[in-house]
Amino acid sequence: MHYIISIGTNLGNRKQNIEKAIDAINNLPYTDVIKASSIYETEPVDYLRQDNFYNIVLEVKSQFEPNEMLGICLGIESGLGRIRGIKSGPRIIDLDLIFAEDKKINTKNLIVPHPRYKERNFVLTPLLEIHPEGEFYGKNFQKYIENVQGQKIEIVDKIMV
Ligand code: PH2
Ligand code: MG
Ligand code: MG
Repeated sequence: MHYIISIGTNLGNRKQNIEKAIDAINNLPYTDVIKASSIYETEPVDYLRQDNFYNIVLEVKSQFEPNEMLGICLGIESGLGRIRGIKSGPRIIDLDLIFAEDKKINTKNLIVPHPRYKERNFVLTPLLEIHPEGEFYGKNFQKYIENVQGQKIEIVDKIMV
């Protein structure tokens, strides 16, 4: 299964947090990061009174099923020291499943495609970098970008995968 995973962090050493999360994904069995966007610095959305984020978007190939992948992402967050506070507030690391190929999932714990990705430049712009054709498994996402142009985002770093 090919996944799109969005990672965000705005506490501690943001680049290192992203690198550790990518290492943790690559260390899973039968799982590889096959594409990584640049690292972007982004203005907070939803909850505004917090520091800027570093965000990245990955394409990950894995034999794990979506509900397993969700558990794995939550485990990586805990392993990196995430403590859950205010909703949408500051976090060491957040790993969100945006797409699982063209699957539609709507369960208590997991909604895929991610319910808010269309409103988030910090997902859409990095995703367009790694999928310049503007779609993923037939799903056009590029059309949403014009609505989020107000959200500031800039490339600050690159990562080797
Ligand atoms: N994550 C949120 C809320 N707001 N803003 C930015 N810029 N980047 C994020 O990753 C982010 C956010 C909730 O997950
Ligand atoms: Mg999130
Ligand atoms: Mg999350």
